[in-house]
Amino acid sequence: MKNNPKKAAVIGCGFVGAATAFTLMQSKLFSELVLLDANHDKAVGEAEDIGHGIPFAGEMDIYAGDYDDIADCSIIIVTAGANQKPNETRLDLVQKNVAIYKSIIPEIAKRNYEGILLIVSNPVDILTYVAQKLSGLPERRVIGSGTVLDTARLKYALSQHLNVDSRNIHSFIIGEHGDSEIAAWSSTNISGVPLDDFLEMRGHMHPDMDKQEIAEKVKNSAYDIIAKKHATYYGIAMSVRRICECIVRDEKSILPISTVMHGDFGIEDVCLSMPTILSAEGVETHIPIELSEKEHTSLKKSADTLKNIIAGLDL
Ligand code: 6V0
Repeated sequence: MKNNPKKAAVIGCGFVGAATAFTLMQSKLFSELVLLDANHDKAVGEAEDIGHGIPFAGEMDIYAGDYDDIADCSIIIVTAGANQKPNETRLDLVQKNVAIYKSIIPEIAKRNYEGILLIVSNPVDILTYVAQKLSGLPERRVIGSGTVLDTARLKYALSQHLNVDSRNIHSFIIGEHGDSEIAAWSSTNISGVPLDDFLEMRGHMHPDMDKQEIAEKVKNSAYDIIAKKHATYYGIAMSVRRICECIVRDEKSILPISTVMHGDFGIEDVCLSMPTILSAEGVETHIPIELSEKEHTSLKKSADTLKNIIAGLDL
């Protein structure tokens, strides 16, 4: 079905879906936003509540709908599924959420969907792979939010440590959105100045220790927040907004989204995050950023972790 470039949908209206819808309402990227949830009342309630903000943000239509209502969207965002409980890893969610995806993705595919499928539920890399297989959509049109959020967390932590605007920091978390993620330090720079030089300039004389502490803090962010407030949603909502912005405006920005890999960095047939050019058509190409040998080895290990889980799935 021909898609409407100003229409999007959010499937799953829990913490993440509702925060995403609220953020998208304020973004003015879409003129129509459809909310879906297995608990229809929840979708109706969120649409009404968020709709009451429209007079302050600008006109759009936001309503709770069904699968027939979303077949002509340009982006469908899937946040449905169980979230992590304290001490659970993202990978612990796999069986529950693959089962949920088996009830959602075929409903989209059978309506000849022509837009982009943006996967957010965890484990996001596994579910992006599963969504591509279950939908049969072209790989370039099935993407996961991947490490866009982790990269934002990294930039935020670095900006605080260096006392510099996070928008001037060029750095990526790559690999799994999860415990095996990697901070790509060797390509990190602040407006062209290598990170180690900038650290020294700001009076930090132990770069390796700083980097290790910051990478650990970023990796453990979700665990820390979940221990305190049982879910994370604002950061991911802004990450989804940024991804949508890039697609709607055909920006061709470079974002660390999760996509199917085909040989780049020696990684095959698994979804994980690498810096990728994203356009209105979806994935354009991966960017071959420079990695140290250690980073490359960690990336391959991250891919192996994900591949082992995929191998155990019944798809
Ligand atoms: P939540 O608040 O429990 O919401 C989940 C929602 O999904 C509920 O409203 C359910 O009713 C709904 N749902 C369940 N099954 C279906 C179905 N078959 N069809 C439609 N709706 C359904 O969870 P929360 O919103 O906190 O998290 C949602 C997912 O996002 C989890 O898997 C999280 O782990 C994941 N996150 C992903 C992040 C990322 O960076 N990719 C970040 C944060 C959370």
